[in-house]
Amino acid sequence: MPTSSSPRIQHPGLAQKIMSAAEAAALIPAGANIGMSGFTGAGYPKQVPQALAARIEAEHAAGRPFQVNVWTGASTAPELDGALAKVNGIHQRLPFQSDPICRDKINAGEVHYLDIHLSHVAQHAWFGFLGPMQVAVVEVLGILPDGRLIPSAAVGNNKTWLEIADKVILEVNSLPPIEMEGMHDIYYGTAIPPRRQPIHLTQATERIGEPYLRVDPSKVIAVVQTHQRDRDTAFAKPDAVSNQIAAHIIDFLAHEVKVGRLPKNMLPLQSGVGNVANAVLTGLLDGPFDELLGFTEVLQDGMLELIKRGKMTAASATAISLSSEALKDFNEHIAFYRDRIVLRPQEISNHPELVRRLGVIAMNAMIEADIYGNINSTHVMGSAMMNGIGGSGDYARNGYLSFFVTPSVAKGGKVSCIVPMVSHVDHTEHDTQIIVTEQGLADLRGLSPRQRAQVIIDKCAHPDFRPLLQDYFDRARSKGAQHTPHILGEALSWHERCLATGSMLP
Ligand code: 0RQ
Repeated sequence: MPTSSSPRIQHPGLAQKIMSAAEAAALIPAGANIGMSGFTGAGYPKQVPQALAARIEAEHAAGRPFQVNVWTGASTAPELDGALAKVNGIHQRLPFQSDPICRDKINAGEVHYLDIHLSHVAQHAWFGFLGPMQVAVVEVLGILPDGRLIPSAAVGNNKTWLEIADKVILEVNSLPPIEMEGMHDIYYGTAIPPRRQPIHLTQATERIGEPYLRVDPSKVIAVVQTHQRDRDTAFAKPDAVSNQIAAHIIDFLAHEVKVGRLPKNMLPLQSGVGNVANAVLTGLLDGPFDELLGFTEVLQDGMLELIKRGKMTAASATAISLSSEALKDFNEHIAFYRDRIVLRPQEISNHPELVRRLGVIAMNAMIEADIYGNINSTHVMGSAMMNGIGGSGDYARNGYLSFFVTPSVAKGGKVSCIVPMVSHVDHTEHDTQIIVTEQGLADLRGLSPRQRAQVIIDKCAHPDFRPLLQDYFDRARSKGAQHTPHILGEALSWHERCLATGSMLP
């Protein structure tokens, strides 16, 4: 029976499908592939996943197996990944997640995790590579009289999930301001090969689609009303290390402008997640650049501040993920931001064709780099998953400039983030151009592997580890093939030592 309707649900047929989260969760079959909304803690369904977790817990208590496969845009929040992982409800998870409980289950071998480039997910689903999708659970901000949907703070893969799912459950969240209507740009021109056509976007914040998501109302089996804010994505204040990294990048960009390799307002900026990425954007507030543009996946506090202060003209993203403080400002000045922010499906925000065409400047954090410039963004000591590759590969390989940043050491100085050989490769030496730590910036453009190694050791390594890296490199150069000199039996010995003693130091 429908419970009371709200002004946000204007389609009479869909208003008839209003029910509780528990009733909606009861419609999800065991073993289902579920496409959930959500991207870096924004726009995820808040009630149905928790109700599903409660149901799974009850089924397990009764001795009945019950798990589902969870596909999203990117990371969500404790109400989704945390709740489902806690009750052992997730069999397979894709494509990016950062929940600590889910991470533990992945690393215990209890969840099958598919770490896919974020731009690839929608097309892999369309190609049929991932199998059929039984249910989509998508948060929206409202339903129009004709059934079109006002997207929420994250578009992610919602367009695709709504298209390919057999059944759809909508969560209509009445908390975010309805004035976000009009901010989104949903492109319906994608097709699969050989019918694929060029995407006609030639400026970062150009609109090429429509403001609403489409859904076939006959597929909608439930509408659940919620009134809850997204996760608080709080940031630590930039510390000395992240400020130094930011300063190196800003100096470098200013130099590139000076020598004419970048226009004065640069090229559209992509910024990864985390405190360092946020510090770089904060550093740009005082940098010598104006009329910046953003072409990124997640719009965080740092970019919002650039827009607010008029340093950035406008930005394109797939999600807005803010701290409480920034969210308050966003909500209070929604009309201002609506004119300056475009939210798109992630297959467009991260599309290699567009990243290459626009000449995006990519800045992403990493776990470790090796002396030749291979990057590990995802694995601790070769085997333990941290979060996932996310969109870093979409931008790194195709950007005009690609930065990878990290403090030079982790774990209180016991772990060097510059190592002889990375313990897992996400971005190869062919994809990386500039590596930055608080120690300095290594510009690898136009350098051979041996030249790269010397620059990375000199500029990026921490002084505690620099002589050890130099010694490794010198000995590797004394015999064997000399294109990418290595001592294979020793290349991963730093990681082995760390696993055995907790430190990479001898
Ligand atoms: O662990 O919290 O347990 O101490 O890794 O490290 O320095 O706080 O850095 O929050 O910026 O995250 C790469 C994980 C960096 C992130 C990564 C440990 C360190 C700490 C976090 P503790 P920091 P950040 C756009 C682009 C991949 C996806 C991506 C990430 C924890 O940026 O997930 O780029 N990137 N997406 O102690 C062992 C090392 C370590 C290490 C750090 N060398 N060895 N542990 N840590 N270096 C967004 C999306 O795609 C959605």
